[in-house]
Amino acid sequence: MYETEIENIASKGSNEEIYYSLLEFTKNMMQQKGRIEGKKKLYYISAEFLIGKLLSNNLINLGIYEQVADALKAHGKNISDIEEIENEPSLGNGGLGRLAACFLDSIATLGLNGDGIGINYHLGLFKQEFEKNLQKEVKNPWITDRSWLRRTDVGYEIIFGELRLKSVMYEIDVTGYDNKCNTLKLFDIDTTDENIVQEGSIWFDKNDIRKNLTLFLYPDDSDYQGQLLRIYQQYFMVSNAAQLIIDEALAKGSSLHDLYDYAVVQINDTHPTMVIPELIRLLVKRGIDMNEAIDIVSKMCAYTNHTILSEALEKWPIWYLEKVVPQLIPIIKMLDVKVKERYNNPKLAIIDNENRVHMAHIDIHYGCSVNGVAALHTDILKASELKDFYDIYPHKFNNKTNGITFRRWLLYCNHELSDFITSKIGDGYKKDATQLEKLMQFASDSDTLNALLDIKDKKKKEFKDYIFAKEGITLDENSIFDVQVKRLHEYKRQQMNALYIIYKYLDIKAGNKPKRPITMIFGAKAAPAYTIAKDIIHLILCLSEVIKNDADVNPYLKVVMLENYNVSYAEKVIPATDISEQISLASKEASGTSNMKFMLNGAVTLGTDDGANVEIHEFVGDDNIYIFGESSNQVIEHYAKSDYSPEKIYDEDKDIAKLVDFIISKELFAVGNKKSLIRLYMEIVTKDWFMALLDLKDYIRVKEITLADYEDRQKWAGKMLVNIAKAGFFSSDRTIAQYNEDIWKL
Ligand code: 26Q
Repeated sequence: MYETEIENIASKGSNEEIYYSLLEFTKNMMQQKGRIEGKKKLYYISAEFLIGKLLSNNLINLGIYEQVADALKAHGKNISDIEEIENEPSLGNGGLGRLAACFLDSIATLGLNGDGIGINYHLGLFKQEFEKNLQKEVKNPWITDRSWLRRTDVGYEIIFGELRLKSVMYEIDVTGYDNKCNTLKLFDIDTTDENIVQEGSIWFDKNDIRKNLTLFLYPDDSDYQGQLLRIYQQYFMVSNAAQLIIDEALAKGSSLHDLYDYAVVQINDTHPTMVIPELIRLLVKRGIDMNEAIDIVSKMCAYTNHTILSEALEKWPIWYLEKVVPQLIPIIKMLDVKVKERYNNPKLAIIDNENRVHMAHIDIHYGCSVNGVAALHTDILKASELKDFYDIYPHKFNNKTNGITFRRWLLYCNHELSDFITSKIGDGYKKDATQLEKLMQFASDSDTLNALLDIKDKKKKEFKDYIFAKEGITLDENSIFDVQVKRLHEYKRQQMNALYIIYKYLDIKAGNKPKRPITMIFGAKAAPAYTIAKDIIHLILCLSEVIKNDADVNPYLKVVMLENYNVSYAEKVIPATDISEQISLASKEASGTSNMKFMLNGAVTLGTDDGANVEIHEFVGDDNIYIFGESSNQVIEHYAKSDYSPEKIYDEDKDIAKLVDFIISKELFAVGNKKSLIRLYMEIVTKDWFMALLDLKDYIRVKEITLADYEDRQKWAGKMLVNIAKAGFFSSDRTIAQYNEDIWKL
């Protein structure tokens, strides 16, 4: 029935005209689809929603992607060129934000009544540029006159002490796969002024909240004003959320005494924690007794923890909160007093003896659920990080291993693979991902294995063309694509991968030529104030240049750092990947989700037994994953005993010292910044907080085995097949079904 309309659109002149017509057409279709409804609603509150471009995703979920692509083709147009017109919103830092976006897709797909609530950052996260082998941050506007955003009449008064602001709610429809719609609600203020940000930078005056409140997503909060601004944003988000929740429940007939029958709130990390005292405040204001208000709110809020790095667990000095949200202080103090009356354990306190407010502690005492994001992560929370809480509230703790939406991360980004899977096992797996397991019957079928290799080759060629058009970089599609893409953080150990590259470089220089060229691909943004992370990016870019200019080595080794890695880049590089690098220091990566995307696209993991790698390992078995390094228990013991010394390793192991020394070699100084390279060298030799040197030798050993195994193409294809077949568990549809069954009960 849409044939004529689609045909009309496809016959338009420019790509731009086609894109904007498709945008309007798709928005209308989603409006017509209707809303998912129900008495009780989930509010998934998150400071980040890394949604990526939406056109193709929405067309797929509406079931008309093929039709549109074919109509365009008939007019000599390619849908991927049309997509280029769409700006990618960068409303997230990485894993946590992308997870929230996958969850919205699955919530709608399962027909659950649930909306996302967040902030409409005008400039999102910064855009990354490389200049002189260094990261430079520039502003990244994404909102245009016509976009997926729909302005609504809904808005609230938000009170920051003396300052009162009027919010406005925008909506983006979220269509389920073959299902109706929910919405992502993003709050904003009309006075935000993008022009206060300097061109070509991210600098601006942090004092004027009216103008800067919804400008940026903060990648870090290293200065005092940045921290205050982050609290302004958090309260802005949750005060809007709390008012909306109460309004919507009242409209459906709630007496507010039964608010928990109308609403459940999932708190995505501690960033939205102030929703708890804010809801209590609003209920009391409407005449509900304080104790009852606490009880109501405690029944309806659930908290997800995404990290065990203590520096990332939010603790704000109470006077920050006094300055920004004075109206919450009496409530937070009272919540703290109640805890102290009940438990004589300072580790459980909300306000510690340095007068800092521990946000996670509010969530755990005054919420009904605490979950980690992978089995190992939840076990560590129970056994160590949050042990004192687990002892008093064992019933609140539960695990929800992360997942990814297969619509975006298979059907869209790799339709060659998904079509092939359909040809083998039918398309039941699109709605029930566990059916991928049926592929196991072809585990030793050579036609199937060859087809998988062919698809991988095709995606590598496609990526080669893409990166050439985008960045002018040439790749050899016959080389092994070894990929590490994720935020730059020392615990993720991109520096260890860089030390492997140095090993390989020196080994080739010594005459040991690899059987097949290797392409090492990185993509990562570093927080602007995270100096060592930026030094690591610098090292990788310098290595890339040294190797490129060395005729002895460049036929065999190439290092590429993708500029401004984002969701769109991920969609291109993941299907093209042979080896998926998941090399975090065991115990530190809560879950990881790119590991799942790679696996689903037939890459083989090289990683530590950390986060969800542990579960991937269990599913695929020892033969289909490459695991190295010390276990999480061993690592935790090193921390407990403080017995890890990088100096000792450096002094005693000449092989390792040689690799580390190369960071300050004349070769690298010739292309790099001496100060940065020396700082990184010193950091690794004297601190190495995330123990890169501990696992380096084992990493090199296992990586060499992985590269050698790649040469038995049939055997390697068998590993690819097992990874794809066993990926079903990692569908976010499964994760969301579990959240609903155990926590939300919609
Ligand atoms: C906190 C305070 C002040 C400023 C910034 C922050 C902040 C911002 C972002 C703290 C943490 C984040 C993001 C964390 C994150 O992305 N964690 C990842 O979450 C994924 C989804 O659960 C996991 O798969 C990853 O293992 C985890 O690192």
